[in-house]
Amino acid sequence: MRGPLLVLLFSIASAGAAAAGGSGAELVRIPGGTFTMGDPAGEPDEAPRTVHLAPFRLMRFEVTNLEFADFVASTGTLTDAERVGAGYVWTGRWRTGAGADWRHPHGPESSVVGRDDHPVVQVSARDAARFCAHYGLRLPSEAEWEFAARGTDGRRYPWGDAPPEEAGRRRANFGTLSCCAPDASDGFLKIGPVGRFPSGASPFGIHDMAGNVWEWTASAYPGRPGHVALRGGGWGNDPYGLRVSYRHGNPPDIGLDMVGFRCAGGVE
Ligand SMILES: [Ca+2]
Ligand SMILES: [Ca+2]
Repeated sequence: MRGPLLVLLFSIASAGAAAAGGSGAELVRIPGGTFTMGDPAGEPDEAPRTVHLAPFRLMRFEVTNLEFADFVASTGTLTDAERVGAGYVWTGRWRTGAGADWRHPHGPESSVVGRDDHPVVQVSARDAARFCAHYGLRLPSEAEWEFAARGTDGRRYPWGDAPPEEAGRRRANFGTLSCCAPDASDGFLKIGPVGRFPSGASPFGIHDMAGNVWEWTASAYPGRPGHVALRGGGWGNDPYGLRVSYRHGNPPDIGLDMVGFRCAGGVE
């Protein structure tokens, strides 16, 4: 009896993983459509424009340390931060952190032990793209990311237009109410587990698009040659930085302790 049962369990597990895109992570189908990307009240580079999108899929949660560890175990990947022996660490400003890498997010004294369900950080855009490609996926475009975060009604945040903190209750893991330091009012000083703010989910049920960690996209950042756009704000941002239209650009080969990612894919 043991043999067939084990085979059956393995088959179920394999089928589930295949449905989830291979990494085990859940992908949500986004219907596509037409929306206005940007925010007239935001930065100049958020100038509103009409965008048409085909249906696609996007991970419900940010890629976690456990998922990234599985990827490293099966591929032997060495991340960019490990290769150069340093990543960037936010201390009120970005500074180079010697020995910071995905296993030591904030430097050699920090660790991901016991943090399997936290989003992986200190992965470059190139590392993130390699992870997604390994599972037959890709990074989302900036337009896909923003559409998945706000839908078609022009909302300011994934949950709507209400501020991320009301009556002391928070809808995301972010920082101080004015720029730009970590804050534990939401229960997490820096990185927190994925999926802890269901009231902050997007219209499509995607979690943590505002806050926790910034997310790499596949899109070039305009005006800065070679830079990649990232979205969503993170644990050190104020409410302005959590807006769905807010943009930032970084070189594609650096890791930072406030930047992770999630993968997208096509629709069969
Ligand atoms: Ca926080
Ligand atoms: Ca996020």
